[in-house]
Amino acid sequence: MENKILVTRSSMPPYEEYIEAIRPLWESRWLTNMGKYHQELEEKLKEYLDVPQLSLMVNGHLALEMAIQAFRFPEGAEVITTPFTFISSTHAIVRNHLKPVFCDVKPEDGTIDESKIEELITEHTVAIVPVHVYGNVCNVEAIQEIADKYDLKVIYDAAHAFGVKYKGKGIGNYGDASVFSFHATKVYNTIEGGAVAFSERRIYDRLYNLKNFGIRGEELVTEVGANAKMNEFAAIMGLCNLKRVEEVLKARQKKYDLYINKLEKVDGIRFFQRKKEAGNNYAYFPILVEGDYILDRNELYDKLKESGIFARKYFYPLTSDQACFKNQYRNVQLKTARKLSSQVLVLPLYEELNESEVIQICENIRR
Ligand code: T4K
Repeated sequence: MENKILVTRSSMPPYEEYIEAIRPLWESRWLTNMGKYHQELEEKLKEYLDVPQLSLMVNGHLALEMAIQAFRFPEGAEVITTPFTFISSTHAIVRNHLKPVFCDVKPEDGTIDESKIEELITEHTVAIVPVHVYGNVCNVEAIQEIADKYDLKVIYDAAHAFGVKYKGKGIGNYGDASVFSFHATKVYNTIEGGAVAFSERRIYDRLYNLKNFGIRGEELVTEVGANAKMNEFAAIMGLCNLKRVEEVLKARQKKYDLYINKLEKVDGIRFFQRKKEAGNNYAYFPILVEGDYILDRNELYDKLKESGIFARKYFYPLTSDQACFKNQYRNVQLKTARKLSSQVLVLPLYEELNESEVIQICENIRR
Protein backbone atom coordinates (compact mmCIF):
# COMPACT_ATOMS: atom_id res chain seq x y z
CA MET A 1 0.00 0.00 0.00
CA GLU A 2 1.26 3.51 -0.87
CA ASN A 3 1.48 6.12 1.88
CA LYS A 4 1.60 3.72 4.79
CA ILE A 5 1.94 5.41 8.18
CA LEU A 6 3.85 3.05 10.48
CA VAL A 7 3.88 3.29 14.25
CA THR A 8 7.36 4.77 14.17
CA ARG A 9 10.26 5.59 11.88
CA SER A 10 13.88 5.62 13.00
CA SER A 11 15.36 8.98 13.62
CA MET A 12 18.71 9.43 11.84
CA PRO A 13 21.35 12.14 11.45
CA PRO A 14 22.02 13.63 7.98
CA TYR A 15 23.69 10.99 5.78
CA GLU A 16 26.84 13.07 5.15
CA GLU A 17 27.32 13.70 8.85
CA TYR A 18 27.31 10.01 9.70
CA ILE A 19 29.54 9.09 6.76
CA GLU A 20 32.02 11.76 7.77
CA ALA A 21 31.89 10.59 11.39
CA ILE A 22 32.68 6.96 10.55
CA ARG A 23 35.54 7.86 8.15
CA PRO A 24 38.27 7.54 10.86
CA LEU A 25 37.35 3.87 11.30
CA TRP A 26 38.88 3.14 7.87
CA GLU A 27 42.15 4.52 9.17
CA SER A 28 42.18 3.00 12.66
CA ARG A 29 40.50 -0.31 11.73
CA TRP A 30 39.35 -0.41 15.37
CA LEU A 31 35.73 -1.44 15.04
CA THR A 32 34.66 -2.78 18.42
CA ASN A 33 35.86 -3.97 21.88
CA MET A 34 35.34 -0.78 23.88
CA GLY A 35 36.90 1.52 21.28
CA LYS A 36 37.34 5.28 21.34
CA TYR A 37 33.75 6.06 20.32
CA HIS A 38 32.29 3.55 22.75
CA GLN A 39 34.12 5.34 25.56
CA GLU A 40 33.10 8.76 24.33
CA LEU A 41 29.44 7.78 24.07
CA GLU A 42 29.45 6.17 27.52
CA GLU A 43 30.72 9.43 29.04
CA LYS A 44 28.30 11.63 27.07
CA LEU A 45 25.28 9.49 27.87
CA LYS A 46 26.21 9.41 31.55
CA GLU A 47 26.04 13.18 31.46
CA TYR A 48 22.89 13.42 29.36
CA LEU A 49 21.00 10.84 31.41
CA ASP A 50 22.33 12.44 34.59
CA VAL A 51 23.38 9.14 36.19
CA PRO A 52 26.42 8.27 38.34
CA GLN A 53 27.59 5.20 36.36
CA LEU A 54 26.71 3.77 32.98
CA SER A 55 27.66 0.67 31.03
CA LEU A 56 26.91 0.59 27.30
CA MET A 57 25.56 -2.63 25.82
CA VAL A 58 24.80 -4.07 22.41
CA ASN A 59 21.03 -3.83 22.97
CA GLY A 60 18.43 -3.12 25.65
CA HIS A 61 17.52 -6.76 26.16
CA LEU A 62 21.04 -7.94 26.97
CA ALA A 63 21.48 -4.84 29.13
CA LEU A 64 18.49 -6.00 31.19
CA GLU A 65 19.60 -9.62 31.24
CA MET A 66 23.06 -8.62 32.43
CA ALA A 67 21.82 -6.03 34.92
CA ILE A 68 19.84 -8.82 36.59
CA GLN A 69 22.74 -11.26 36.31
CA ALA A 70 25.13 -8.76 37.91
CA PHE A 71 23.33 -9.18 41.26
CA ARG A 72 23.97 -12.95 41.32
CA PHE A 73 20.59 -14.04 42.60
CA PRO A 74 20.24 -17.74 43.54
CA GLU A 75 18.76 -19.94 40.83
CA GLY A 76 14.98 -20.35 41.09
CA ALA A 77 14.49 -17.20 43.22
CA GLU A 78 11.40 -15.05 42.61
CA VAL A 79 11.28 -11.64 40.94
CA ILE A 80 8.17 -9.47 41.08
CA THR A 81 7.46 -7.78 37.77
CA THR A 82 4.68 -6.62 35.46
CA PRO A 83 3.19 -8.47 32.48
CA PHE A 84 2.06 -5.23 30.74
CA THR A 85 5.31 -4.79 28.85
CA PHE A 86 7.38 -5.97 25.90
CA ILE A 87 8.31 -9.64 26.09
CA SER A 88 11.97 -8.76 26.73
CA SER A 89 11.25 -7.77 30.36
CA THR A 90 10.00 -11.27 31.23
CA HIS A 91 12.52 -13.11 29.04
CA ALA A 92 15.37 -11.36 30.86
CA ILE A 93 14.15 -12.73 34.20
CA VAL A 94 13.51 -16.26 32.96
CA ARG A 95 16.79 -16.46 31.02
CA ASN A 96 18.51 -15.73 34.36
CA HIS A 97 16.88 -18.91 35.76
CA LEU A 98 14.62 -16.83 38.00
CA LYS A 99 10.84 -17.08 38.40
CA PRO A 100 8.71 -14.09 37.39
CA VAL A 101 5.86 -13.31 39.77
CA PHE A 102 3.45 -11.10 37.86
CA CYS A 103 1.94 -8.13 39.67
CA ASP A 104 -1.04 -6.13 38.44
CA VAL A 105 -0.67 -2.56 37.15
CA LYS A 106 -2.46 0.73 37.81
CA PRO A 107 -5.21 1.92 35.49
CA GLU A 108 -3.99 5.51 35.40
CA ASP A 109 -0.51 4.88 33.99
CA GLY A 110 0.02 1.17 33.36
CA THR A 111 2.96 0.91 35.79
CA ILE A 112 3.25 -1.73 38.53
CA ASP A 113 0.64 -1.36 41.28
CA GLU A 114 2.84 -0.80 44.31
CA SER A 115 -0.06 -1.53 46.68
CA LYS A 116 -0.08 -5.13 45.41
CA ILE A 117 3.63 -5.88 45.65
CA GLU A 118 3.87 -6.76 49.34
CA GLU A 119 1.29 -9.54 49.19
CA LEU A 120 3.39 -11.27 46.51
CA ILE A 121 6.61 -11.31 48.54
CA THR A 122 7.74 -14.69 49.88
CA GLU A 123 10.98 -15.98 51.43
CA HIS A 124 12.16 -16.64 47.84
CA THR A 125 11.71 -13.09 46.56
CA VAL A 126 14.98 -11.36 45.70
CA ALA A 127 14.08 -8.45 43.44
CA ILE A 128 11.48 -6.23 41.81
CA VAL A 129 11.69 -5.46 38.08
CA PRO A 130 9.19 -2.64 37.41
CA VAL A 131 8.79 -1.07 33.96
CA HIS A 132 8.48 2.67 33.24
CA VAL A 133 6.08 1.70 30.48
CA TYR A 134 5.77 4.34 27.66
CA GLY A 135 8.11 6.45 29.82
CA ASN A 136 5.44 6.70 32.56
CA VAL A 137 7.36 6.85 35.82
CA CYS A 138 6.62 4.12 38.41
CA ASN A 139 6.00 5.07 42.02
CA VAL A 140 9.74 4.88 42.71
CA GLU A 141 9.45 6.04 46.34
CA ALA A 142 6.89 3.42 47.39
CA ILE A 143 8.77 0.68 45.52
CA GLN A 144 12.03 1.62 47.26
CA GLU A 145 10.32 1.58 50.65
CA ILE A 146 9.10 -1.97 50.06
CA ALA A 147 12.50 -3.03 48.74
CA ASP A 148 14.25 -1.62 51.81
CA LYS A 149 11.78 -3.28 54.16
CA TYR A 150 12.30 -6.74 52.62
CA ASP A 151 15.89 -6.30 51.48
CA LEU A 152 15.12 -6.64 47.78
CA LYS A 153 16.97 -5.23 44.76
CA VAL A 154 15.09 -2.98 42.34
CA ILE A 155 16.06 -3.12 38.67
CA TYR A 156 14.01 -0.82 36.48
CA ASP A 157 13.24 -1.63 32.88
CA ALA A 158 13.58 1.95 31.65
CA ALA A 159 13.71 0.93 27.98
CA HIS A 160 11.07 3.58 27.18
CA ALA A 161 12.33 6.26 29.54
CA PHE A 162 15.37 7.73 27.77
CA GLY A 163 16.01 11.22 29.09
CA VAL A 164 13.03 11.24 31.46
CA LYS A 165 13.65 13.16 34.67
CA TYR A 166 11.77 12.71 37.91
CA LYS A 167 11.93 15.31 40.67
CA GLY A 168 14.79 16.96 38.82
CA LYS A 169 16.95 13.82 38.63
CA GLY A 170 17.61 11.44 35.74
CA ILE A 171 15.26 8.47 36.01
CA GLY A 172 18.29 6.12 36.10
CA ASN A 173 19.10 7.32 39.63
CA TYR A 174 16.25 5.34 41.16
CA GLY A 175 16.56 1.72 42.29
CA ASP A 176 19.74 -0.38 42.16
CA ALA A 177 19.94 -0.28 38.37
CA SER A 178 17.96 1.02 35.37
CA VAL A 179 18.11 -0.27 31.85
CA PHE A 180 17.67 1.85 28.72
CA SER A 181 17.11 0.73 25.12
CA PHE A 182 18.60 2.57 22.16
CA HIS A 183 16.89 0.39 19.56
CA ALA A 184 16.10 1.83 16.11
CA THR A 185 12.45 2.30 17.16
CA LYS A 186 13.22 4.39 20.24
CA VAL A 187 13.28 8.18 20.71
CA TYR A 188 17.06 7.97 20.75
CA ASN A 189 18.86 5.20 18.88
CA THR A 190 22.29 3.73 18.29
CA ILE A 191 20.77 1.38 15.63
CA GLU A 192 20.78 -1.41 18.24
CA GLY A 193 21.98 -0.54 21.70
CA GLY A 194 21.25 -0.17 25.35
CA ALA A 195 22.79 0.73 28.68
CA VAL A 196 22.61 -0.01 32.37
CA ALA A 197 22.70 2.91 34.81
CA PHE A 198 23.58 2.30 38.47
CA SER A 199 25.56 3.83 41.30
CA GLU A 200 27.80 1.08 42.71
CA ARG A 201 31.23 0.84 41.08
CA ARG A 202 31.28 -2.94 41.72
CA ILE A 203 28.35 -3.29 39.29
CA TYR A 204 30.42 -1.60 36.56
CA ASP A 205 33.12 -4.26 36.92
CA ARG A 206 30.59 -7.07 36.90
CA LEU A 207 28.86 -5.74 33.81
CA TYR A 208 32.22 -5.27 32.12
CA ASN A 209 33.00 -8.94 32.73
CA LEU A 210 29.57 -10.06 31.61
CA LYS A 211 29.72 -8.12 28.35
CA ASN A 212 33.30 -9.05 27.45
CA PHE A 213 33.76 -12.76 28.27
CA GLY A 214 35.17 -11.95 31.72
CA ILE A 215 38.46 -11.04 30.06
CA ARG A 216 40.76 -9.02 32.33
CA GLY A 217 44.06 -9.44 30.51
CA GLU A 218 45.53 -11.25 27.51
CA GLU A 219 45.96 -14.35 29.60
CA LEU A 220 43.36 -13.75 32.30
CA VAL A 221 39.65 -14.59 32.41
CA THR A 222 38.17 -14.06 35.87
CA GLU A 223 34.48 -14.70 35.32
CA VAL A 224 32.08 -16.47 32.97
CA GLY A 225 30.81 -13.79 30.60
CA ALA A 226 29.13 -13.34 27.26
CA ASN A 227 29.57 -10.83 24.46
CA ALA A 228 27.34 -7.79 24.62
CA LYS A 229 29.63 -4.97 23.54
CA MET A 230 28.45 -2.06 21.44
CA ASN A 231 30.45 -1.67 18.22
CA GLU A 232 31.97 1.58 16.95
CA PHE A 233 29.49 2.09 14.07
CA ALA A 234 26.65 1.97 16.58
CA ALA A 235 28.48 4.22 19.03
CA ILE A 236 29.07 6.81 16.29
CA MET A 237 25.39 6.69 15.33
CA GLY A 238 24.70 7.32 19.02
CA LEU A 239 27.06 10.31 19.12
CA CYS A 240 25.45 11.82 16.01
CA ASN A 241 21.92 11.24 17.30
CA LEU A 242 22.77 12.64 20.72
CA LYS A 243 23.58 16.01 19.14
CA ARG A 244 20.06 16.25 17.76
CA VAL A 245 18.06 14.59 20.51
CA GLU A 246 16.58 17.82 21.87
CA GLU A 247 15.41 18.78 18.39
CA VAL A 248 13.87 15.32 17.95
CA LEU A 249 12.05 15.57 21.29
CA LYS A 250 10.65 18.98 20.34
CA ALA A 251 9.41 17.65 17.01
CA ARG A 252 7.74 14.71 18.77
CA GLN A 253 6.19 16.97 21.39
CA LYS A 254 4.40 19.00 18.70
CA LYS A 255 2.71 15.87 17.37
CA TYR A 256 2.00 14.56 20.86
CA ASP A 257 0.28 17.81 21.86
CA LEU A 258 -1.68 17.85 18.62
CA TYR A 259 -2.96 14.31 19.28
CA ILE A 260 -4.13 15.36 22.76
CA ASN A 261 -5.82 18.42 21.35
CA LYS A 262 -7.67 16.50 18.63
CA LEU A 263 -8.62 13.43 20.66
CA GLU A 264 -9.30 14.64 24.19
CA LYS A 265 -12.97 15.26 23.54
CA VAL A 266 -13.64 11.98 21.75
CA ASP A 267 -16.00 9.83 23.83
CA GLY A 268 -14.36 6.59 24.93
CA ILE A 269 -10.79 7.58 24.10
CA ARG A 270 -8.69 7.91 27.25
CA PHE A 271 -5.01 8.78 27.78
CA PHE A 272 -2.61 7.56 30.43
CA GLN A 273 -1.75 10.10 33.11
CA ARG A 274 1.78 11.21 33.81
CA LYS A 275 3.14 12.17 37.21
CA LYS A 276 3.36 15.93 37.76
CA GLU A 277 7.02 15.84 38.74
CA ALA A 278 8.01 13.59 35.83
CA GLY A 279 9.25 14.79 32.46
CA ASN A 280 7.96 13.43 29.17
CA ASN A 281 10.14 12.09 26.36
CA TYR A 282 7.21 11.67 23.95
CA ALA A 283 8.32 8.11 23.27
CA TYR A 284 4.88 6.70 22.48
CA PHE A 285 1.33 7.91 22.05
CA PRO A 286 -0.87 5.19 23.62
CA ILE A 287 -4.64 5.61 23.75
CA LEU A 288 -7.15 3.45 25.62
CA VAL A 289 -10.28 2.55 23.69
CA GLU A 290 -13.06 2.28 26.25
CA GLY A 291 -16.71 1.22 26.25
CA ASP A 292 -18.12 4.61 25.17
CA TYR A 293 -16.26 4.50 21.87
CA ILE A 294 -18.18 3.14 18.89
CA LEU A 295 -15.66 0.42 18.12
CA ASP A 296 -13.58 -1.85 20.31
CA ARG A 297 -9.79 -1.64 20.20
CA ASN A 298 -9.40 -4.45 17.67
CA GLU A 299 -12.01 -2.95 15.36
CA LEU A 300 -10.33 0.45 15.52
CA TYR A 301 -6.95 -1.17 14.84
CA ASP A 302 -8.41 -2.88 11.75
CA LYS A 303 -10.17 0.26 10.50
CA LEU A 304 -7.00 2.33 10.80
CA LYS A 305 -5.08 -0.36 8.98
CA GLU A 306 -7.57 -0.25 6.10
CA SER A 307 -6.69 3.44 5.79
CA GLY A 308 -2.95 2.72 5.76
CA ILE A 309 -2.38 3.67 9.42
CA PHE A 310 -0.41 0.95 11.20
CA ALA A 311 -1.01 1.53 14.92
CA ARG A 312 0.27 -1.20 17.26
CA LYS A 313 -1.21 -3.13 20.19
CA TYR A 314 1.71 -2.46 22.53
CA PHE A 315 1.27 -4.41 24.84
CA TYR A 316 -1.12 -7.19 23.94
CA PRO A 317 -1.13 -10.03 24.91
CA LEU A 318 0.28 -9.72 28.41
CA THR A 319 3.68 -11.41 28.59
CA SER A 320 2.21 -13.82 31.18
CA ASP A 321 -0.32 -14.96 28.53
CA GLN A 322 2.24 -15.65 25.82
CA ALA A 323 2.56 -19.28 24.76
CA CYS A 324 6.02 -19.61 26.31
CA PHE A 325 4.87 -18.49 29.78
CA LYS A 326 1.14 -19.26 30.04
CA ASN A 327 0.16 -21.19 33.19
CA GLN A 328 3.77 -21.69 34.18
CA TYR A 329 4.06 -19.27 37.06
CA ARG A 330 2.10 -18.29 40.13
CA ASN A 331 -1.50 -17.54 39.29
CA VAL A 332 -2.11 -13.91 40.25
CA GLN A 333 -5.17 -11.71 39.52
CA LEU A 334 -4.14 -9.38 36.70
CA LYS A 335 -7.46 -7.67 36.17
CA THR A 336 -6.25 -4.17 35.34
CA ALA A 337 -3.33 -5.34 33.22
CA ARG A 338 -5.66 -7.57 31.22
CA LYS A 339 -8.14 -4.75 30.72
CA LEU A 340 -5.52 -2.21 29.63
CA SER A 341 -3.98 -4.76 27.32
CA SER A 342 -7.35 -5.25 25.60
CA GLN A 343 -7.90 -1.47 25.26
CA VAL A 344 -4.51 -0.04 24.39
CA LEU A 345 -3.48 1.15 20.96
CA VAL A 346 -0.22 2.97 20.26
CA LEU A 347 -0.62 5.58 17.52
CA PRO A 348 2.16 6.59 15.11
CA LEU A 349 4.61 9.06 16.59
CA TYR A 350 7.99 10.08 15.24
CA GLU A 351 10.04 13.10 14.35
CA GLU A 352 9.15 13.19 10.65
CA LEU A 353 5.44 12.49 11.03
CA ASN A 354 3.61 15.48 9.49
CA GLU A 355 1.06 17.42 11.45
CA SER A 356 -1.35 16.80 8.57
CA GLU A 357 -0.86 13.07 9.08
CA VAL A 358 -1.67 13.40 12.79
CA ILE A 359 -4.83 15.28 11.83
CA GLN A 360 -5.68 12.57 9.30
CA ILE A 361 -5.21 9.83 11.97
CA CYS A 362 -7.38 11.76 14.45
CA GLU A 363 -10.05 12.34 11.80
CA ASN A 364 -10.14 8.59 11.17
CA ILE A 365 -10.57 7.94 14.89
CA ARG A 366 -13.28 10.61 15.24
CA ARG A 367 -15.20 9.23 12.30
N1 T4K B 1 12.03 -3.65 27.60
C1 T4K B 1 11.00 -3.01 27.02
C2 T4K B 1 9.90 -2.50 27.88
C3 T4K B 1 10.99 -2.82 25.63
O1 T4K B 1 9.94 -2.19 25.05
C4 T4K B 1 12.07 -3.29 24.85
C5 T4K B 1 12.05 -3.14 23.41
C6 T4K B 1 13.13 -3.94 25.52
C7 T4K B 1 13.07 -4.10 26.90
C8 T4K B 1 14.30 -4.50 24.80
O2 T4K B 1 15.11 -3.50 24.19
P1 T4K B 1 15.94 -3.84 22.82
O3 T4K B 1 16.69 -5.13 23.03
O4 T4K B 1 14.95 -3.94 21.69
O5 T4K B 1 16.87 -2.67 22.69
C9 T4K B 1 9.93 -3.13 18.78
C10 T4K B 1 11.40 -3.01 19.09
O6 T4K B 1 12.19 -3.95 18.35
C11 T4K B 1 11.76 -3.14 20.53
O7 T4K B 1 13.01 -2.52 20.71
C12 T4K B 1 10.75 -2.45 21.44
N2 T4K B 1 11.00 -2.69 22.83
C13 T4K B 1 9.34 -2.91 21.11
C14 T4K B 1 8.31 -2.21 21.95
O8 T4K B 1 9.07 -2.60 19.75
P2 T4K B 1 8.60 -4.79 17.23
O9 T4K B 1 8.72 -6.24 17.03
O10 T4K B 1 7.25 -4.21 17.45
O11 T4K B 1 9.32 -3.97 16.04
P3 T4K B 1 8.99 -3.90 14.49
O12 T4K B 1 10.12 -4.51 13.75
O13 T4K B 1 7.63 -4.41 14.24
O14 T4K B 1 9.06 -2.33 14.24
C15 T4K B 1 8.00 -1.46 14.60
C16 T4K B 1 8.00 -0.27 13.64
O15 T4K B 1 9.18 0.47 13.79
C17 T4K B 1 7.97 -0.66 12.17
O16 T4K B 1 6.64 -0.73 11.76
C18 T4K B 1 8.70 0.47 11.49
C19 T4K B 1 9.62 1.02 12.55
N3 T4K B 1 11.03 0.63 12.36
C20 T4K B 1 11.44 -0.62 12.67
C21 T4K B 1 12.75 -0.99 12.52
C22 T4K B 1 13.20 -2.37 12.87
C23 T4K B 1 11.92 1.57 11.86
O17 T4K B 1 11.56 2.72 11.56
N4 T4K B 1 13.22 1.22 11.70
C24 T4K B 1 13.69 -0.03 12.01
O18 T4K B 1 14.91 -0.30 11.87
O19 T4K B 1 9.57 -4.46 18.48
